[in-house]
Amino acid sequence: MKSKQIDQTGDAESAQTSLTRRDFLRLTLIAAGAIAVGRVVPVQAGRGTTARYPLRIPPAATANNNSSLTAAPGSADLGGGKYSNVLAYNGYFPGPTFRANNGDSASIQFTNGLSEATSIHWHGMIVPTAADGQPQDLVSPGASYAYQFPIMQRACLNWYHPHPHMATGKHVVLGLAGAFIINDAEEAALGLPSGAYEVPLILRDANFDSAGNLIYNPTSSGFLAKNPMVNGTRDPYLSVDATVYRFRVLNGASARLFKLALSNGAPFTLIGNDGGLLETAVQVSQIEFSPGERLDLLIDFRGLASGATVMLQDLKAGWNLLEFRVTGAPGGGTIPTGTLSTITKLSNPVTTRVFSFDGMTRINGKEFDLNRIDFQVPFGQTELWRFKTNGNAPHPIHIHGASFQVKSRTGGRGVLFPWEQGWKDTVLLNDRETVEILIRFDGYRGRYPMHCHKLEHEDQGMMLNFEVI
Ligand SMILES: [Cu+2]
Repeated sequence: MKSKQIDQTGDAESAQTSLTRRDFLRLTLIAAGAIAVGRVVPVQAGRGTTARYPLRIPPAATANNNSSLTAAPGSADLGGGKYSNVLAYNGYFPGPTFRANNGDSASIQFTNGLSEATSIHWHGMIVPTAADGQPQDLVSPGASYAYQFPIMQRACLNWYHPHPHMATGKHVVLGLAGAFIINDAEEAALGLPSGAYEVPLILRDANFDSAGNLIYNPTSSGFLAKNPMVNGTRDPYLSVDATVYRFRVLNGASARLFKLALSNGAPFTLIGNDGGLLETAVQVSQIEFSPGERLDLLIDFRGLASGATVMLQDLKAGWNLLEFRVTGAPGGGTIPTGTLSTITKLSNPVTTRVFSFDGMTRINGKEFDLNRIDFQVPFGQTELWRFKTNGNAPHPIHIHGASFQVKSRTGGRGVLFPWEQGWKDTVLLNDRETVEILIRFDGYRGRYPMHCHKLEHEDQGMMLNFEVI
């Protein structure tokens, strides 16, 4: 019942054909009868030319012994009342938002209702190799596997998604992704906006076929789609009180960078990123971030009149991502000042390793091999890892098994940004850049991967395994 299927040969074979249109159709056409989610509330005239639809808020779930998660074809109202074929977790697109407290134990019984092998990786979460959903450890169609891990890290926004080698891009782009929020006492003491005032935002882009179904039609350089989506909603709006909101933002795109800004020129108050709270809040008016990275943002709607609108925009593509509509009574709310958290700086690395992200498929000249472990890292040892590239960026570099601290960026953009402070698990390496991080694996011994989180680069082999010993 709780069998783990590891079948490298069969997997690689199915993955090689996984990017074909025929396979995509096979996956999507069996969506008939799947669970429909979402609800339509058409926008009335007078709001401009673009009809906008209520932002979907994924349902909440707790990660305890009774948790279960099924990946299967489904259908979702992406806005506009017409249902689209997607891949869904528990029938939801995006999947349920899990919540757990630091110190809890998670046990999530996963069932693969797809027609091909997949896994769940808990991006950002420090878990044992057996629970990490790595490309070697796939769950066959129809099989189940219990992902079991203690929650042993500070409050932060993580996310979960499939990680099957050569098919991660397809599974994620067709819909399999969800948020996983960890809470702790330090965060609770800050009294940050919560409940309806704490909103996860999963940003991505999407392409559709003529019937409006999600499709995955990447090029080797990456899947850059034509339409923005937030929480699986096209052209969304969110009604907000005139108060302070906390947005937990994930770049859930396959290859696209977003540069966020507000249409009224107001700044975001940045309070955290991948690995949780920063030491202090920072006001920033534009934020560029890459696939896999997260932001913890406060937006202050106080002082805005009822009926006012503010657009969350992407300045790179010129997209209107999400319209905030100020309604209801003015609320209170505060922006925290002073110390949010204390972050102990990693220092005095004993080993330096250099990784060159080359072309669209290689790290240090090698493509990913499920069976190869490239190096060993002593448990508890602080190391400096230097990332370089000879082009084809952006390369958002993601490491499993530990959080890290970004030490420097030279060349290219040449600076570190406020959202790269604190603890990270994904860092953007752009063309002509060298990025250095400090990392220490003090969670578990075992095998973990590092890879480019542009999913098309990852699927083509820009990934390696290392072992913490
Ligand atoms: Cu890359």
